[in-house]
Amino acid sequence: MSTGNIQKTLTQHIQDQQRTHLEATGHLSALLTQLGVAGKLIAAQVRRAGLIEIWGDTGDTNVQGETVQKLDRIAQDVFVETLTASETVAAMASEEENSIIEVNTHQAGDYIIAFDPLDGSSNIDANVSIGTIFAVYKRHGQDEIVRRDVLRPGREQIAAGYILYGSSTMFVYTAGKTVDGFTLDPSCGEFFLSRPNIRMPDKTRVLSINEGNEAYWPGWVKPFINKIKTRNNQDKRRVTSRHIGSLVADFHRNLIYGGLYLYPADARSPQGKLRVLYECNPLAYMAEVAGGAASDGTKRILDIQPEHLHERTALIIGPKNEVALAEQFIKEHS
Ligand code: AHM
Ligand code: MG
Repeated sequence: MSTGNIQKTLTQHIQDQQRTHLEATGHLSALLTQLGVAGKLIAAQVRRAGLIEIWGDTGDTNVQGETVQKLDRIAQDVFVETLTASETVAAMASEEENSIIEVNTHQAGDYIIAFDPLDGSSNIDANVSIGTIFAVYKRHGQDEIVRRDVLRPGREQIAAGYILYGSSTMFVYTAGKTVDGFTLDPSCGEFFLSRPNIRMPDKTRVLSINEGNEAYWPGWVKPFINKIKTRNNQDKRRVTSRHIGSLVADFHRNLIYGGLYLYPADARSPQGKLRVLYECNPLAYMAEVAGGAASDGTKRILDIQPEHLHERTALIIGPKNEVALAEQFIKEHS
């Protein structure tokens, strides 16, 4: 194989950012690098999805003598173990745990991380794209971890990203300057820079919403999506509808092609369905860095002050002008 054309690796990129951004430290670089390692370990397990089950039911021991675990539990354990061993984080909040996971003092580092180990897990059995989402904060001080270290507005994030287990595995992240995407080459186990400086397109080519929820929607949703659909005319289809049901995969596609994702608060989920800390905040931060926007309908997602670890919110995320249009519809219908 020729080696004349090797692209930048994730590790190299993280180190370059550390050199050029004054606020980046070696500790943050170590954390981001370990997130890449955790992503590779989870990707390897995701590629075995389906096989794990035929080797034994969940909770049983498989033919290899290993306890069979659900994939979302495996992802959770990989993240917690990798990050604890990295000695870069002091506490973690996960979709899979009711309370804050504190790292013992001799292994605790400077950061707080919130994550969804396997978003879209209802799609696993059908081999549909899923992903891990994470948000990184700087710890307030060296004192004991308190709830306000974790329950803080998303605008305080210093890095965020996701690992998408799709037709290829991608690590996409921002440390506040650019959003950059890396694709895993499974033959050598390395993430290579494949999408530098991703920008959210201004135009909405894709509309993503679960239309099965129409019966529960508040008044503004139907007229709003109808308005978007009227952009299609006989000459040209400008907007199409795509909804995977894995937020991380829907967001990634919209970030690449240009699209708007909505999960409004509705009669079934009056607070919204998606979680503030580890689903909405990291993606909202990435959307903003990429030139887009994210709102709960009345305010910026990143300005929500969460009161609970698993707090939910409505989410409208995509091109700036489109998010503003949705907010206008909400105002007109309230
Ligand atoms: P999960 O974290 O348990 O997978 O739930 C969150 C998921 C999102 O990924 C997705 O966009 C949404 O729930 C889909 O919900 P619905 O099936 O109600 O459309
Ligand atoms: Mg999720």
